[in-house]
Amino acid sequence: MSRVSRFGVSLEKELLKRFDAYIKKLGFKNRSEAIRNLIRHRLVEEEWKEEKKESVGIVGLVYDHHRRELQEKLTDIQHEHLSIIIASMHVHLDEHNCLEVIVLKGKVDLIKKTADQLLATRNVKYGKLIMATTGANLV
Ligand code: NI
Repeated sequence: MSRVSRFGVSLEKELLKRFDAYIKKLGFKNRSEAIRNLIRHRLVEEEWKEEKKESVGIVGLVYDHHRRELQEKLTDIQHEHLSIIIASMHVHLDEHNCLEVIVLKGKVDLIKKTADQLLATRNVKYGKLIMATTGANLV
């Protein structure tokens, strides 16, 4: 038996027109693929509302490594949260700027707390948490 179910969707013509333009712009092959993608995105957003749910976050930070004690502070925070930091990558962007990408896996509340600490570190020029997923609950 097929794992795929089909269902009909009624949409206002104008909304469908806009949806088709959106999926064309993003390069989806068809509406089904685009709808699957939207549903998965929404489900991942829901996962992040549950503090004790296991998830994956990706933190990106851009900073000037000449700023006193900044790099040490960021490293300290990562050592404090060893149990959830599963990988990190450091890229030297130019003679001043560095990009650090940190992958966190664990309970949502812990990921958020650690990410907040990293993002709020003084003199970080740019920081962002991508709320990803372990993928375990998605098809
Ligand atoms: Ni660097």
